[in-house]
Amino acid sequence: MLAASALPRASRAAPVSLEARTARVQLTPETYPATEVWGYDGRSPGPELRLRQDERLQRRLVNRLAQPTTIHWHGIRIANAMDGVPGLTQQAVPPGQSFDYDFVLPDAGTYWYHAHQASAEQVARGLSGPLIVEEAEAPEVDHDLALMLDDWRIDPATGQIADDFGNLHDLSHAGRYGNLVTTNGAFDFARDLRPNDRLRLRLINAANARIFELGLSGLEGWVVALDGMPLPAPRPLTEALVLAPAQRADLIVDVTAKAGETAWLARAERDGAVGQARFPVAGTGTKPRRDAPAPLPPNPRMEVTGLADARSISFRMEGGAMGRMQAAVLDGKRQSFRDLMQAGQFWAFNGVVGRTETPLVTAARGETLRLPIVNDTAFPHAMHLHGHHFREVRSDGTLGPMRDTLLVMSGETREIAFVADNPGDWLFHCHMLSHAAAGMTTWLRVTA
Ligand SMILES: [Cu+2]
Repeated sequence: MLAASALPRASRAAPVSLEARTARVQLTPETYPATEVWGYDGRSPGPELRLRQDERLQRRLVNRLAQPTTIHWHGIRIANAMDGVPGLTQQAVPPGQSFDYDFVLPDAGTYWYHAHQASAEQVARGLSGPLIVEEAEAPEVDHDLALMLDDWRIDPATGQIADDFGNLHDLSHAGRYGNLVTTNGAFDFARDLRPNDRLRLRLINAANARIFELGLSGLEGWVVALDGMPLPAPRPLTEALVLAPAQRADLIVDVTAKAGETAWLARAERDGAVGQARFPVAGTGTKPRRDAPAPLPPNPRMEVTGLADARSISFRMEGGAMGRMQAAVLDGKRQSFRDLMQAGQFWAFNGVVGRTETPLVTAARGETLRLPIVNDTAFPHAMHLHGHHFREVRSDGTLGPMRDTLLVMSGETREIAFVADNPGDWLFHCHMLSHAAAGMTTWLRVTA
């Protein structure tokens, strides 16, 4: 018998690669030609990466694109060097070269990965995929489905992705909205179900700017996790579920439609609800209706402690079309809004445009920070913090669910708090990617 020690160690083998490259996919109805996208392993969404909690993810990003790229592992409380932010945690990977991502997954839940170099273009072209981290003891369901919702801007004349990534209207208004909404890359996503089936739907908003308002028909559901993190109790889904760019929601859903009927995940549009995912119901249910689901097992480090004497960092979002910003600092120099517009920059945090040499704040490891976020703009913004999850401190003092991305509507002030327990340099930015490119990006440092 061969001794185990004679075998090559698994960790020495070359990691499995994840290739960023162009591919042609049929996003649109077949009356249009296939669309060239930028995908992982020739697909968009990229392959579903599914691992267990506390496992190690190892992937070699191989860049077969014509421009540099990186991968950000959205929502993972990751080691800083693996966070995939060019110029902050690594150098962008040039065409033809590779980078080995290797990190532990501390939290179960629904996450995603996407390009973080020129992301307003690279994500819009398709560079994203689902990252699922399974609990040691997962709830019993008949189907566990990750559904990536995306929004593409297709030129109807060619069926190809519109390449107006520097569109000034997108940069200064609500961001890049598309004209083709997909689920897992299909405009007509469908999955056959049986009566009484129980599903776990892992919804991921991969769009550049679109805010989804989702509802169920022929299905009864509960929200059990947001941005990967379990809720203390499942929340019945009785009103629209709002999913901002980069946000995720895990639902447990039971089929209530009868055989021969169609159940739907639907989204609200201006002129009514439209189908987002279709579930034809057929056959005989093998099971009776189940009881309401139990909560998911909690992840570690979900408490935000030390609020009473936490440092509070003022945080004001300004700028954009129809805003009040007169001037802001760009490249160390105070500039008029008109000059900022000339530079394609429209937004500021605390009067400063874009990422600078100095962080917004330097926190001591383990320090609790509070950030009251003031949205003094005419648009909603989905603020994403890297490397940490936070909780909202509501006006009545109670704490909201643990999230990594918070939607802040125009005119709102929403306070978040978190324990800065992950050392490194972490981006804090709007996930409307045109906004991030046009000024809404800053960062903070957590000392070792
Ligand atoms: Cu924004």
